[in-house]
Amino acid sequence: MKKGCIVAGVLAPHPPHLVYAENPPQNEPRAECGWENLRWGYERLRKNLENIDFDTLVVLSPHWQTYVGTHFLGVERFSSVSVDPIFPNLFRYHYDLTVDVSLAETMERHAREAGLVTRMMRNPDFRVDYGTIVSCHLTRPAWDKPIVSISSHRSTHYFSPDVMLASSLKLGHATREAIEASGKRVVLLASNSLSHRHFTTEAEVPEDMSREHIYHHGQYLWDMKVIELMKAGKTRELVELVPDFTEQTVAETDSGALTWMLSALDFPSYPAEVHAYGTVIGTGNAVVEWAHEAHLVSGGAA
Ligand code: 2X7
Ligand code: FE2
Repeated sequence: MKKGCIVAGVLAPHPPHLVYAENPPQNEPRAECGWENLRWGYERLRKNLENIDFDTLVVLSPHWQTYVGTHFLGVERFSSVSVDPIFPNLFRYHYDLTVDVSLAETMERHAREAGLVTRMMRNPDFRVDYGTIVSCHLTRPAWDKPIVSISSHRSTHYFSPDVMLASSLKLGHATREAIEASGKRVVLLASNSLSHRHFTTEAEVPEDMSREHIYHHGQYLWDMKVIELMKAGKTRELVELVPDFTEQTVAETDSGALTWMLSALDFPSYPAEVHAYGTVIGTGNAVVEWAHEAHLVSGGAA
């Protein structure tokens, strides 16, 4: 069998507001517009992915939170309605998705053999979390590829950001080995926002962009530092900063998603393509692509 590969990695944040603003048929609420900067960034990402042949989207989501180990979706099809618990006014999304169960099982086995506590999620009535759904929808609205969804083992909160760092690095390495063994061509999605200070009073109309900005300059400076490291290909330095970044900005990197992906990509030293940066309810969000296979083929270092 041909060796599998990670064709691209994406920082693919999941504010449901971005789906709401696009008015897809799956989502019940209707919007006038909103968050164009981030949505147009996702459009550019989608255009790039159109030129890449791949089999499966693999996503690690901060909103599938597990306290005993890392879990993997392990049922072929999930269909239900996903309602955002904080924003039911703008996200009531009817999903019907398929899972690449054999790849999920290979990943689970590799992670377990690397010493991580793991579990396959076999409950057909399980409600898939909105982080998984939003990141996958914005990356591939046609839903024509199966997915693998990986839970966020809450080590940051149960233990510490440093424990999360160590286990995410291990999970990333196991993910890469599993993909290579599977023979599949895979796009990885780290489904997390950056700085995470929310606004405290809500506009009457969610898409009122006059309210949409960062609410603390220090949080903005941290986001820019992190993005500069991505652009400069300094991903090992970035990963070392993640525990501090997480503590200082309550960033969604607490989920381990970004660290997992950079470890799976073997710490790219080529520049990432930043498609967009913008805020949603005051949180920092960036859409960033590592065109991994293209850089490996052109002879660049990983
Ligand atoms: O889950 C989220 C998020 N991460 C950022 C912004 C808005 C809503 O939901
Ligand atoms: Fe979130």
